[in-house]
Amino acid sequence: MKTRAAVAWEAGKPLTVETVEIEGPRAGEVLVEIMATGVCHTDAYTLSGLDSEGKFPAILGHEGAGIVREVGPGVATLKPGDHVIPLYTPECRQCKSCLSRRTNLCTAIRATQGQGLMPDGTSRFRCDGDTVFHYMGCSTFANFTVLPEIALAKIREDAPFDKVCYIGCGVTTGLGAVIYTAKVWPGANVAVFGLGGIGLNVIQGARMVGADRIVGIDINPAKRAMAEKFGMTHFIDPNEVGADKVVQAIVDLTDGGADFSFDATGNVNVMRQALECCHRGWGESIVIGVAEAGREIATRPFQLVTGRVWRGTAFGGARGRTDVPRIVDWYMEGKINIDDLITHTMPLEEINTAFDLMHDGKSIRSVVIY
Ligand code: NAD
Ligand code: AHE
Ligand code: ZN
Repeated sequence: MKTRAAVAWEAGKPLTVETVEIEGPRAGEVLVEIMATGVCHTDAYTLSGLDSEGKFPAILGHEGAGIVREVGPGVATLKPGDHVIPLYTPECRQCKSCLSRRTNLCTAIRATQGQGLMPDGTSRFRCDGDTVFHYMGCSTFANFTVLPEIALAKIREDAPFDKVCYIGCGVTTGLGAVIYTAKVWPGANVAVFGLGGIGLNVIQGARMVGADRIVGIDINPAKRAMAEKFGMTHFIDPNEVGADKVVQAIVDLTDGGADFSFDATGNVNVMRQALECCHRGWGESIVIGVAEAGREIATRPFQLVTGRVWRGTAFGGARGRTDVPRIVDWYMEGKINIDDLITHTMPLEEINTAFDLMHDGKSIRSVVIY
């Protein structure tokens, strides 16, 4: 069959909307009609050409929601009509990682996913005779896409696609970093670097678990008002206080250092500040941001010798098929706010505007509605 899709033909160029051929689902696979998709900074990162796994041409997008239209042989847990959220971190419940209960990083299909291919090593997309690669196993910038059964979370049918698509990455990553990865405790002091689509969900999570001080740091002061609405208690603009004074400013605000800090910028210099603003003896810094190929993080080992902990998180540590339906419930029960973070919506034909708004610091999340 054919589908409309925004194709990234090469790094650094705008996407173009094309009619793409899509092959039906093979064994263990599912055809999904994507109803809405968010645009995450990671899509922009890969489009920039700085992702070491970036492949072109590709159909980007990994923050979607949609409806199952067809299932391939052997698919047992999904049927046509089911509402689903694609998972770039699948949950097979059988691999060493899933069975360990120590990580959400299922390894069942990671190798082919990183090559832009389905688990059998082939692509389901073609355009003008060329193979078009999948992206993060999701390719939600296509109206129809194919995913493995283990990479789909079944969700309730009354949840609005144009809101819960954001749970496919940003909401779960931010909330999960607080709840599943850091396990922030009530009364903790928290510092959040980068008040974008991820960082604001870290703030929302910190408020949910009863954090005391929630310090937000961003070079764009326009992000301040939204962050305060979501629970930020103090704001630091590095351009105002001086980048070299940010760590001390946080230490002063948090009685000796943050119990937990989060990088949601992807900037390795900021990651260092995030570690070094943590409390001596126990403060934990969680790296969420994705840094460009070749970048490295650095600090004095003394920072770790004296008890600070450096950790990272992917998809907020969430086990997709188990945790995503619960987060959808939180939204439907009014426990989390997604609506205010979706600042812009547009049709697929205007998807490049979503990238412009992000780069100009004018949006929190843009959602494409098919
Ligand atoms: P975004 O563009 O919406 O937000 C980034 C924010 O960081 C912006 O508000 C920007 O002003 C701010 N910022 C940039 N440089 C800064 C600096 N030097 N100091 C302070 N603030 C700074 O992006 P997003 O969608 O929120 O994504 C944030 C990061 O998280 C990206 O690197 C993205 O790739 C990554 N990410 C990781 C995961 C994961 O699973 N680990 C999931 C989603 C996104
Ligand atoms: N291909 C990238 C990896 C980027 C990365 O770390 N991705 C996160 C999700 S970002 C979502 O917006 C992730 O899940 N990482 C774990 C994994 O297995 O990829 C690179 O830099 O090479
Ligand atoms: Zn993302």
